[in-house]
Amino acid sequence: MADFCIFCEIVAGRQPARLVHQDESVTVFWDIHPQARIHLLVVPNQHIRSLAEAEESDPLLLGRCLQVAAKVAREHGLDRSGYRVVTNVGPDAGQSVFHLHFHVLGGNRLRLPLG
Ligand code: IU
Repeated sequence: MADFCIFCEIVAGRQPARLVHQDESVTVFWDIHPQARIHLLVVPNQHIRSLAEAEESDPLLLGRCLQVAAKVAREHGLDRSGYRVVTNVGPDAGQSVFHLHFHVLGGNRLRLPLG
């Protein structure tokens, strides 16, 4: 049996989440520990551990994730004042859920530097 993945469970509707978008390839929901006034997670429905493992897989899917990130950002009014899209890869970046996701953060002034 495949390892348990919380984001696969959310995509499948077996774990609750505040969904804001779902289509045949991508799901978006609110982060449970928001780091900004608006903090959404854009997740491919297919299980991919991180961006590092996506490079060989489906470039259309990665493009679709970013397209949906821009769409949900716009729908939450973030295109007016700006927002950030981030993906963490591996331990140095603090990746804690090993199912590829893009954080969409905005709604307030975001801090820098990222590193
Ligand atoms: P990271 O880039 O892997 O560190 O981000 C994982 C995010 O997933 C983090 O911001 C968590 O708050 C968020 N999250 C969630 O929204 N729902 C969950 O059930 C779990 C983590 I576990």
